[in-house]
Amino acid sequence: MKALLLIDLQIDFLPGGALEVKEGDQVIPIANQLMQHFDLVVATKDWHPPNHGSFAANHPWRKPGQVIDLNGLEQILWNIHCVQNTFGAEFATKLNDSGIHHIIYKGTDAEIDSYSGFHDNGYRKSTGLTEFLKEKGVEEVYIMGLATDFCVKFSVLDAIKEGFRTNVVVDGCRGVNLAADASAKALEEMKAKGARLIQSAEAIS
Ligand code: VGL
Ligand code: ZN
Repeated sequence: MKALLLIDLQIDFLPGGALEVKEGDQVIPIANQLMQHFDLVVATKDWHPPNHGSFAANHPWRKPGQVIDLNGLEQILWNIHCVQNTFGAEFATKLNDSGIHHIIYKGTDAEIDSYSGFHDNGYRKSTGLTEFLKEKGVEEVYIMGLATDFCVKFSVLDAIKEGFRTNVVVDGCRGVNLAADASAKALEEMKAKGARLIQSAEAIS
């Protein structure tokens, strides 16, 4: 059994959003197309409470891009984004969300961030994604979404650790690129750790 994992295809990560990813909107048609070829489609949502510790605005004198210690873990500070039940946390308007079978909410604990769809950044809690996929008999996952260098990367590395055959749909991903080559490096790392890098056309052939 194969599953398609759509990472954080939310309004705040699209151009014009609170934490915009350049060309992030260009992956939505690819998600819509791929969905039609999978029996199981799972989407993650970054889903933060307003007091989330990853928001620079919740730390006096701190600015987005700075790194702090958040309860023992290094944390990059971000603009306020994907606040639970707000417009920016909704799926991209053009995403065919009727094709999504299950949604995983992550980053819900104010004390710790969760880039991966599987675990928080400190491996303190599971989101339930591994258990859900294993229960459905999934052995292979195809992962795409936003952003290549954060939530896609950590989801891919966790999928490998959890024992899934893991494919990254490269044309279905875009990165934040705090450094210009961050996405390229992230893809290299995913490949080195065992992910197969493919194009969407290969995922449906
Ligand atoms: C993400 C930064 C903060 C992502 C989420 O979806 O890649 N990046 N929260
Ligand atoms: Zn976030």
